[in-house]
Amino acid sequence: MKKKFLSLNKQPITNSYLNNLSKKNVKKEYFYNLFVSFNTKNFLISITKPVDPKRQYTNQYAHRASESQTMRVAFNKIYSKLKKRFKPKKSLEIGSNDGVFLKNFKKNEIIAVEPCSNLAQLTKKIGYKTYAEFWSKKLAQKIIRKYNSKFDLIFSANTISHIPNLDEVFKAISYSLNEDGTLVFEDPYIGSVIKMNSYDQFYDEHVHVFSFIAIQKIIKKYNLKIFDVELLSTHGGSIRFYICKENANKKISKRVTNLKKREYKQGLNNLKTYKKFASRVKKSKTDLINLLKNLKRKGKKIISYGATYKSATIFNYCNVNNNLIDYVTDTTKNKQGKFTPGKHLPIIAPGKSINSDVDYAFLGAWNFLKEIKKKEKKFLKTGGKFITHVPKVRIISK
Ligand code: JHZ
Repeated sequence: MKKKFLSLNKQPITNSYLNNLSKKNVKKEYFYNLFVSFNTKNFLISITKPVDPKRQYTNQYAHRASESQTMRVAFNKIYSKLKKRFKPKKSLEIGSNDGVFLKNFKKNEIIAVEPCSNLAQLTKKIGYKTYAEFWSKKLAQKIIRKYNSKFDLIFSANTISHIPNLDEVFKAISYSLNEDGTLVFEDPYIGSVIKMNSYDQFYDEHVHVFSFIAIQKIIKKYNLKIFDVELLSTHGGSIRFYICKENANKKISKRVTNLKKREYKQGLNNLKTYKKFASRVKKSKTDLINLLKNLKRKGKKIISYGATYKSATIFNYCNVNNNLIDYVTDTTKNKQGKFTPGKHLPIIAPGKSINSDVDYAFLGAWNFLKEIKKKEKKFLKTGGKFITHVPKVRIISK
């Protein structure tokens, strides 16, 4: 059923930023083979052999969803939208990270689940009930027993795609929803990955990259159905599902049938589509290496903007190291002073704007291009340029 179509070579755990480059630290770095497969039965795109989640979601988890203005605004917007549409009394968030969504609620309105204990600590500290555990049916039973109540709304952003066992996920959700409750979740969208050639959406944490047609098939088993869906621009193209119990009295939106048609038209049900994508990925790699090498030959200084998890895939797949890129800047305090996984590029705090001796900045956080351009007007004005690989390898000069 699972057909491999893409190999992205040996990859590290993306969250494993190194504190220093001591022999011991470098030696214990964990690598795995990143293969991506298409399931011919349910159309799901997944990493062929996912990494053990215990290696990934530790008490050293680095990503902070609040770091970008774009995401702070997006989470505030979705909160207001859900509140207005569903008027939930009791809500649950799966994967609450640093509380960027949670904080919009009153403390007695929502319960959070976040397996990274350093993150769970952040939201506990400000008074939100947070379970520092992996989402499972067992945990769902424990929470419901304790609060004696199921949920009107379950929300999850950039989390469900991170969980290898989707059967367990939806079994637990189906158990936890009130009869007329709603599950809303969003994750990167495979339709956008194919369109944008954004192969960096594949890394250890993105175990699955969803399509509508895959999720529709998977949730059926658990008496759940999709009643609405939205395509979003966040993270370079995401999909937001609105799901309820099979028997719930909810009108199915036209968007559901439209997207289904569109996905069949795009060939998201067809291995051929993914094989073609895989050859475009190979070309993207050659183009990027050639561009970086040419610029270096001309004596240009190149840095990278945003020590993203996505860029770990690019740097390790394309073998981009310190000979090509001097350093990476990132606003996240607990990434600064560390080194990127696998290729060991130093991460530093950005200044007010990109240093004037920099000629090119590769966009590790290409998904925030608009926000970055706004911040880095001076860099662009004084002749600085960005490099990106989406939708194809190119230079951005204004
Ligand atoms: P960003 C992470 O992936 C991991 P990453 C995770 N698996 C996931 O799914 C997504 O998030 C949602 C920095 N930055 O959001 C901040 C600047 O330095 O693209 C972040 O470290 N300056 C949970 O890492 C990084 O870039 C800026 O101006 O691929 C962005 O990371 C801006 C805007 C960001 O996700």
